[in-house]
Amino acid sequence: MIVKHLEDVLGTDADVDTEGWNSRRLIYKDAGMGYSVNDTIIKPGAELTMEYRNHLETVYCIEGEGEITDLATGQTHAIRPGTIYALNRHDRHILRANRGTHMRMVCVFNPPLTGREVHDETGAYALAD
Ligand code: 9YT
Repeated sequence: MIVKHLEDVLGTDADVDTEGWNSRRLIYKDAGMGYSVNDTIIKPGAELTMEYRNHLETVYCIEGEGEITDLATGQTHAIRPGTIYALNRHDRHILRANRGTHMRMVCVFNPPLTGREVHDETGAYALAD
């Protein structure tokens, strides 16, 4: 059994901080679960264009407010605590956190992240192997 607390990850290699987001990688590839789980902060006012060509991702908002735009349809959906979205078609999208509030998201990736990924220029993460 693997038991951790967010505090065990803060400040380690699995705490990945970028300009727009801070992803705390709680469960990743080494755990052998077939998926990874992150506790991610989207920083206030951040606007992130992403397209996970190599991964499926489900995201559950537990704090803050923002929106997501599906770039295939142009449709924008509000996000608030309790909103979940699943990028079941590797959907290219823009994620925005409202100004003045961060969003805190629980992110599940299949296949699992190794723990260190940052986005490439297309908004994707490379496959681990
Ligand atoms: C929600 C989202 O896609 N944020 C970007 C960071 C990524 N999800 C991660 O590695 O936690």
